[in-house]
Amino acid sequence: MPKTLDALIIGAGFSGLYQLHALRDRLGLKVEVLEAAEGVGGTWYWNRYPGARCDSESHSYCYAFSAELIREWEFSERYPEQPEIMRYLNHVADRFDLKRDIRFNTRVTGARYDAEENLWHVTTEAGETVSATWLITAVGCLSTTNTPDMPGLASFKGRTVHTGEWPHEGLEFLRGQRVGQIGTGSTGIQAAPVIAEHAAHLTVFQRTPNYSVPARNAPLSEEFRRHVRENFDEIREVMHSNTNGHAFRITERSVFDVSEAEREAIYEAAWEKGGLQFRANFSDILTDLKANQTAAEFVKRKIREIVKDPATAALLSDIDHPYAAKRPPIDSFYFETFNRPNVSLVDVRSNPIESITPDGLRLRDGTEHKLDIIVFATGFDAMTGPLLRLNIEGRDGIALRDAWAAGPRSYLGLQVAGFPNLFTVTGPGSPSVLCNMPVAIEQHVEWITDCIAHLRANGIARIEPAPEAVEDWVGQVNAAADETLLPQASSSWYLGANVPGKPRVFMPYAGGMARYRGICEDVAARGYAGFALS
Ligand code: N01
Repeated sequence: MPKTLDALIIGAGFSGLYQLHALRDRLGLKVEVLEAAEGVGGTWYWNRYPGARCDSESHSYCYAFSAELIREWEFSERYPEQPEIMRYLNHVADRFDLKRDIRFNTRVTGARYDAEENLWHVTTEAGETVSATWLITAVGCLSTTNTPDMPGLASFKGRTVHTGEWPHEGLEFLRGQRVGQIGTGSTGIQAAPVIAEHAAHLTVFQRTPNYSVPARNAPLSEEFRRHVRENFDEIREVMHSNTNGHAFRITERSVFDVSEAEREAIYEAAWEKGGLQFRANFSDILTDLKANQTAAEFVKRKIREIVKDPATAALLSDIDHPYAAKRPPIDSFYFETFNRPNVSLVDVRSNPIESITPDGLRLRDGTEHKLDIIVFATGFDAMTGPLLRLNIEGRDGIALRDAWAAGPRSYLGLQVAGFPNLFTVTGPGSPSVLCNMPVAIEQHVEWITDCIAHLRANGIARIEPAPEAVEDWVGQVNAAADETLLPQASSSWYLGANVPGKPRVFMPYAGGMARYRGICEDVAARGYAGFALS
């Protein structure tokens, strides 16, 4: 007899841990979490690559739901490093006694909705079935790695590793090796400086040059930590009232409200300060191409100043998209790394990688690069990948993969028509990756929890979005994106453009977290308007 629960959660990262706590400890439901890894952490469990560090600042990259938790935990640096985030999430799991309801080493391979029983039947790799009324995916947005299917990959005699599946053995295996790194997104930009310190030689293969602003990471002073402890309510208020969930405000001033000299001084100060707030210094950087060009030109000029070899500097700064239209990285000495004698840059936009060979890789013009290790910093099948690989089947056997064949369609990024009682934490169509993730996650978890409480209190067995509500929301997601420069980065994973064959649809909701929160609250207040309840 398969086990039947009130709720089943897939994934034990930031989302799954809080969702378990909320449903079990607030609503008193019978809940279990299934987790593929052998520990908690989600994305941070897998992403142990060199230099892995969050680029949200640590005082905002945490749960805000528990005053005690905020008081008792302190991060040590401005940006938390991967091992410290893992310690934090383990602390949360232990503090709220969550691990007893998490089954580790349990990968979900299928989920099927049975309309007669009104139950989800979830199957695992080990062949087990668990059934539940409510199914909540907490699988993250960037948890399905994307390794390009390059000819000859299997013939490589050395070692290949994807940054999102970095081995637990650390970095020592890089020592003295000739390392090739493919990819210069946020991950590659964090990894290259650290790989360069370990490897005999690092060759970075760059397809799309990228902007980056210094992170300026540093240990947190006792004074700052006290400030956070004593003013967290105010900090939370800032995070909840702005578009991106970070603990800094975006100014209302336009790029063109100031003189050129003032603008230069503002950018210079922001560069010195470092971090993602570089784009918060003007209100129109992401909406007006001319405004954006001022930021773009500033960063390109910085790259050319830092990188000593003019040919390398030219390749790194030959950026084809508006600043921050792709997810803007922040770095610790990325551009400086190209001044090291053991680092070289290869342009694979004009001269693509043709194949992997037993000894390295070959470019289209026949140039061979001999390598011992290839690091794929090639990103993820973002947002939809983690959901589609669960093989979810809704009412009448409809597969999510088919329902989303032309791109994801959801209502508020929370539910999909035809898939009753399935909730997707930070699903496509919600702000998710355009927001500081813990803020987006908490809002979703709390909304889902309140929704389930409401349904139970009113004897409602099923919730599912009306097709017209989905249609309308998809329109709003597209319209919100079109108000920004974000769709103009043609190689962006926001658009699915990094995975060959993936439909090109702008996936996250770009209307801002604060606006989105208001919409969700309004929908709930109107008796879950747009959802069919039965
Ligand atoms: O992945 P990406 P990522 N041949 O997709 C290149 C979050 N994150 O792992 O742009 C050659 O951004 C690809 O080139 P192109 C953050 O949200 C957060 O770096 O497709 N190159 C690109 O350069 C981030 O945005 C943090 O032309 C190929 C790179 O690989 C997201 O994760 C840290 C290729 C992939 O860049 C994803 O970042 C790190 C090919 N066949 C990441 N295929 C923190 O918060 C792909 N590329 C700290």
